[in-house]
Amino acid sequence: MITFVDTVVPITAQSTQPDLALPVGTTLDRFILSEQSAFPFATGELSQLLRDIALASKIINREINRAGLIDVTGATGTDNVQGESQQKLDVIANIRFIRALKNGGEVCAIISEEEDDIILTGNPNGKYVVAIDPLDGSSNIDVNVSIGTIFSIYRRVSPVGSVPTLADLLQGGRQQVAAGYVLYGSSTILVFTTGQGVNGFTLDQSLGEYILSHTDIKQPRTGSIFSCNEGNVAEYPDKIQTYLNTCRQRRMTGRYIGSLVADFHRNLIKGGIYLYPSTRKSPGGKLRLLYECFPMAFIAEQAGGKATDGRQAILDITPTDLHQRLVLYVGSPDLIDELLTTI
Ligand code: FBP
Repeated sequence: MITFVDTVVPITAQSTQPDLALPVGTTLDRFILSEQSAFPFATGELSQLLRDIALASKIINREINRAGLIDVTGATGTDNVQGESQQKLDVIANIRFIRALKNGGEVCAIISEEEDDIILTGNPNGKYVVAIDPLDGSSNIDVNVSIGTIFSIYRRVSPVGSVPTLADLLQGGRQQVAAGYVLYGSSTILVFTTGQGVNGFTLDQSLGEYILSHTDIKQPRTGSIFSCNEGNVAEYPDKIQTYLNTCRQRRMTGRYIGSLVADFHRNLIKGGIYLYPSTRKSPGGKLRLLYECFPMAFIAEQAGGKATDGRQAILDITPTDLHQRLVLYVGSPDLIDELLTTI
């Protein structure tokens, strides 16, 4: 006769040993559902869209974690529309997110860093459009340094059922209905806003669930970290060089990972300022407005931070091109104000 070892602790013992069944916390799904009532146009489509992005990010997370074991490191030998050499993981991430957004049915059009033109998803009744940087920090992929995904979501402006247009993608930053990023770092975290504050969800790899870990994130008003590529300093405008000198004189700490998502996240939590000024190579700035600057600016402002190109708030800019580049200064409000008084 086979006997089963009863590993279940008898009920009476459970009351005396509560940590045997600690609650796992609030899952992303449960959070989205509970917040759905606060969403404008809450018909569940935006909720499903956020779930689709979360699912694709879990698959990318798996590929990244196994990168050294499977053939996903290195370049593909092709360049993207930006003239940058495409890494294999750039292409894989691009395919995975586009597939998830197409299959979800909520999205009618996508603009991706890895694609020249608008991607029509074949969902003419989709109410949303998405701008996405499938894999941010490409230069760090092969060296096991934190990388990310950045996304921005809008309601379309063209009639539902019609063929999406350029106008659907070239909306102002304040038209975003949601924006977020996934940081594939020492842990994987999804941070997003729908205009009701900023929350972060850490991926519990054992459950495959995003669990609420950072509630109502507020960026510290100031901080002691400045983040820029010091290798380019000689090319920065004089006033930016002056500002960076004051940062050094104040013994602020220079921290630069070279992945916008990772540098932004650190400064969001600890306080700090990220700067990508104009350089000889990128006189208009390097970072892309639709799928890097707008989403990070929306999150920053929702967390009490600020984002500017030195002349105006990033979110007040009207885009003119799908892959438009921009100068970006983003971070703690007092540090941005100080920068603006200097430049
Ligand atoms: P992609 O990797 O998606 O092209 O993003 C641009 C980026 O890598 C940012 O993540 C990062 O902050 C910046 O460029 C680094 O640029 P540089 O190597 O010139 O400092």
